[in-house]
Amino acid sequence: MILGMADPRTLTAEGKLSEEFAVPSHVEEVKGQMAAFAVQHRAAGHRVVLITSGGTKVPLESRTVRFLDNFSSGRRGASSAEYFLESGYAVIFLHRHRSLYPFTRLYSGINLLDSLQLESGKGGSVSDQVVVNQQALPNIAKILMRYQAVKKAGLLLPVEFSTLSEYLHLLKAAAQALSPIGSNAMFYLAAAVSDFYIPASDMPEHKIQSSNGPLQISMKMVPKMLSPLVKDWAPQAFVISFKLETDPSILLDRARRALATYRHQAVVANVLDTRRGYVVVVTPDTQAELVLTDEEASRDVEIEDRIVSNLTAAHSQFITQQG
Ligand code: 9Z3
Repeated sequence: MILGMADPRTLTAEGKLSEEFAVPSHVEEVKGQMAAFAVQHRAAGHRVVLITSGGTKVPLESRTVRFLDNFSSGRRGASSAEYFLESGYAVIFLHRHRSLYPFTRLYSGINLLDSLQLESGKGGSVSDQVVVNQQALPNIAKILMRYQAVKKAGLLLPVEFSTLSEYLHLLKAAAQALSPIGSNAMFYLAAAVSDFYIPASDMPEHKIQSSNGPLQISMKMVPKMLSPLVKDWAPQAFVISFKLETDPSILLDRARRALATYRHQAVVANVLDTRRGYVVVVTPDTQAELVLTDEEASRDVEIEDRIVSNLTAAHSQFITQQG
């Protein structure tokens, strides 16, 4: 061990974060914005939810050509943000750059240029005035009204991440920024976060060469941030993590194990293939299955509506119990 450097085997999760993950240059500035947002909205009587959304990116080279990505479209986080806003929460939306975004997600499959038309000018000539083809953008007036009301009231604070390092440092900053509002803060950790990474010291600088033959990589375990978040950074907050599995037979056991390890308030457990229609909200003493019927799914009812109703009610109860 080099003198002055901590032994990575004995470091806490927080110690590993500061030793092994580069701090993004804008973290303090963003932390200040999040703290001001929390205090201002709490003073106005709102609760504040920090939603994480999208997958993290783990570089394999310092000058990154290749990276390991976690699957997540960001739909769960983006649609949940809309339901939290509807329930009167102010929302900090910590999301992966270019993943789905509240309100605009509803038009993500649409080619913008196909939804616009040039207006006819005098005598049938084409003018440079552009009009919207509302049929190409379902419910656009209603959605635009909701989006503009949220924007005007300043109820949505977007913060972006791409890499795992950015995500981890911004999550810590968010937790510390929300700590002053105590139990009025909720953490809704829907982002798909890598369990593995390559420390900067083990990473090749340049693009890995295929001429060197098949690639073998060894990755380290990412420190679990839920532990310091619950214990140290925001100890009074209402904290929800998500558990994603592909094997349904281990899902509930893993969710309960996470609750027992981190001692937070709830785990939303889901299986990749069925996540749009079935989740289980697991707490230390309850287990609620939330299910969409085929008929509900055909009417575009979203399971996030149910998840958010369940959790906002549990949050109210939590605040009352905290006194
Ligand atoms: C989830 O389980 C989310 O529900 C999904 C949402 C990522 C499946 P989409 O963004 O999908 O709507 O496409 N997120 C948590 C995933 C995760 O990485 N959890 C960790 C784990 O399972 C614990 S925090 O070990």
